[in-house]
Amino acid sequence: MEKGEKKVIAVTGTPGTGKTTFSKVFSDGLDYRLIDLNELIERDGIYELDSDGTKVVNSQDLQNSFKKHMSGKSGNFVVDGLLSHLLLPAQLEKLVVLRTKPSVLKKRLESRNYHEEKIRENMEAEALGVILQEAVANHGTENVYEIDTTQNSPSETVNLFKKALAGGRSLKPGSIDWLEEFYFGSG
Ligand code: DAT
Repeated sequence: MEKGEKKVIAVTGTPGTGKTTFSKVFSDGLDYRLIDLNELIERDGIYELDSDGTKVVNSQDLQNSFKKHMSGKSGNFVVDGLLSHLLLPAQLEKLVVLRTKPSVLKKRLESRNYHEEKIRENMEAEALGVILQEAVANHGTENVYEIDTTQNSPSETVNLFKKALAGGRSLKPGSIDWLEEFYFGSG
């Protein structure tokens, strides 16, 4: 690898879809270093708090902060972060969007003691595929991988992604749809 050359895989998804778990399992044993995007946002103070205490980050600030952080670095990186799809296409090679059936997401967020309203908000965002849409709008379909963590274990999820990286294109975005189940209670 040339000096300054880097490969960045970003992992995004609604809270509770398994980003941190996936990033750790993926980088474990591989030559990838973990970057916690939330930590970077916190450290650089590039956020404002909205009325319910949620951090709001301007995408340009995020891109600049990431650029500064990566300057002079080389190697392989996994970026764990709910907002990682807001990075510029030139700042990453692959973008993984993790998805989880809203009813299962609910249980995961309940066990984290999320507020009821916050749980509902996240279930709705997941049902509508908000992050996937933003990811594809910003990065196109070619480098975006959509993976369901509802039933697959973390290591199965990571293996699916490794297989997709190794050969042929699978895990194409647009194959997951929770709307039916979420709004009509079936499926
Ligand atoms: P996030 O970082 O997206 O908020 P997390 O990594 O903290 O999510 O994981 C949320 C929970 O989901 C955690 O208890 C592990 C669980 N989980 C179940 N199946 C998973 C899978 N296939 N991949 C990642 N996490 C999974």
